[in-house]
Amino acid sequence: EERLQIQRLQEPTRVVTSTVGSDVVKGLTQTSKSLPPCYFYDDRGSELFERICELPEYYVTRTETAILQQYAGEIAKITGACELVELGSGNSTKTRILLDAYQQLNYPLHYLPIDVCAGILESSAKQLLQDYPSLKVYALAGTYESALAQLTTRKLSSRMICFIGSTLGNLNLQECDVFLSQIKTSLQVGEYFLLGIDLQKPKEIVEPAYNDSQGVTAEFNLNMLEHLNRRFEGDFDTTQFAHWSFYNETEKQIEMHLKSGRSQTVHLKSLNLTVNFAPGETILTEISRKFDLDTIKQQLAAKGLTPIQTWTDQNQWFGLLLCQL
Ligand code: AVJ
Repeated sequence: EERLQIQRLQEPTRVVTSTVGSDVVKGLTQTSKSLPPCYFYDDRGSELFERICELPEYYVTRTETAILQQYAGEIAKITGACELVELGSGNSTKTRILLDAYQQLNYPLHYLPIDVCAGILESSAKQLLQDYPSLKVYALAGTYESALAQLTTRKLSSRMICFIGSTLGNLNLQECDVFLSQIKTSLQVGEYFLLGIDLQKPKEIVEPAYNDSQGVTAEFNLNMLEHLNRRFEGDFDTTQFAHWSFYNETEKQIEMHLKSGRSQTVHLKSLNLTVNFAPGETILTEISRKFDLDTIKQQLAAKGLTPIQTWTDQNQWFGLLLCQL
């Protein structure tokens, strides 16, 4: 299919040894154990995340979708024709709202989805090609860092990088700073960055979104261990770990952990790694920061990514920011 290209990016490799999985080794050998959230998203994890997006407690996707539906036309008018680069595209459901808006203005549709999960990239790209007869898709399977480094020549004269869904919340302050610098280097002057962020709100609303009554979030969290088992020949016993997440009101972030039910030893054979767990010891699998609009706008502006328009919902639960370099 000529309208579809999928490229799988390799993790950077050193001369002698591969660094694949070095982030896992690093996280599991620290005093406070952690794992990078990108390991949530194998095929099963991407599917579970889609189910999370439909949960009654998970207000995030629903709220952002409503904002996009209301303002996508305005966004397209401001940016004019441009390539849509999307970080963490998943099933691209929300992106369709943007594609519809550009299509309505008769702009050529060029879409560059980037996701760590090659499976979901492929299935959603094929679906998109069927639904948008003039669309061209250049998909990149890899981490944001490797993919952003890969984005060079433009097929259209202008580009917009979309980072919606509040995935920015997975990055701590320092990682966020590095990430925004990478965004800046991937854009030319005048180009756009569309950012969706979950805003600060009472604990009573945030916490249930990450502790749903059907246990889908728990399954999503535990699937990370299954993923590591498959990928690195591991022997995590998922019945011996429990989902644990809470809203840290001081840090304004959800912290999601996997808690060891007993003293146990886990091996990841292909990483040549043995890990001991004490009873009750946890692995931090994700932070999900909740943002203050003025603070993030200042951070963006300080990076040269000038916020030119902000949209929110009636409750001010979610923010969509259009920035320009
Ligand atoms: C995709 C990172 C935005 O933090 O809300 C959902 C992931 N984790 N439920 C989020 C997630 C648990 C989600 N992001």
